[in-house]
Amino acid sequence: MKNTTEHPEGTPVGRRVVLGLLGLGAVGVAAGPSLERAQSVLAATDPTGLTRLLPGGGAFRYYSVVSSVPARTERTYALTVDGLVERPAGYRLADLRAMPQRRIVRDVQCVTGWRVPDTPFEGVPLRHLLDAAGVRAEARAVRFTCFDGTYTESLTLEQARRDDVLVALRMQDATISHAHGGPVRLYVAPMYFYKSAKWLSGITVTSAVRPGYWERNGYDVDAWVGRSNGRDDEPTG
Ligand SMILES: Nc1nc2c(c(=O)[nH]1)N[C@H]1C(S)=C(S)[C@@H](COP(=O)(O)O)O[C@H]1N2
Ligand SMILES: [Mo]
Repeated sequence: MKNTTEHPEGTPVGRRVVLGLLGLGAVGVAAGPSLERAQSVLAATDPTGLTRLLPGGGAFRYYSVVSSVPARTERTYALTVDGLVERPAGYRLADLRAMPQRRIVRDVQCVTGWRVPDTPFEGVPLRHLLDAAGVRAEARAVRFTCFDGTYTESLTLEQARRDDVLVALRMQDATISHAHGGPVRLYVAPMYFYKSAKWLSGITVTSAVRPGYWERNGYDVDAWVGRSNGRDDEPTG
């Protein structure tokens, strides 16, 4: 499949993105300064990060396939690990924070083309949670579910055990905001950002890969940056 200009990811937030850009224009005119200054003003006043969608790139875009996601807190958040494991488990945020952490700094790359350079993520290597649960011999894959109630993702067991795949608790050296999928999101560093499921609430070990939300809509299940989704000819970096 070759790159297309229209992309289903944009559809659910299209109207809000337009409103965000209109809002930006208004601020730019009112304040009169450079675009950069308008951007920093907005970044300071916009808790969702939605209005940071600016021409020129370098900023995150907010994606959700549902219109709103209820927040989960220290008290209400739980992550379950189940499926083909010896010891199913449920973890609170404090449990996850007490586990070994790893920090990775890479470019974030959405399959639609935007990129955010050198973004730190920090969290528990997924492999640690899989080892703690005791993956059974017949297991081949991992399925991820989210407390937005809709989004799903998947990895092969081999991919899930890579050391650059995290159950992330921090992003950009801060706790992960609600808009970015906090308190816990998956982070799959070597793949397009759609693999990094936000609002992560379930990890289920399975006997085969079950394609995730966007993958059922035509995206590659193996989403290696620069080597999938019709990008195989393009230079990476
Ligand atoms: N639960 C959930 N996770 C998700 C998505 C989503 O819509 N819902 N979108 C994916 C896509 S396509 C991208 S590019 C990133 C966007 O992350 P951000 O909103 O923090 O920029 O989240 C990924 N994870
Ligand atoms: Mo994306």
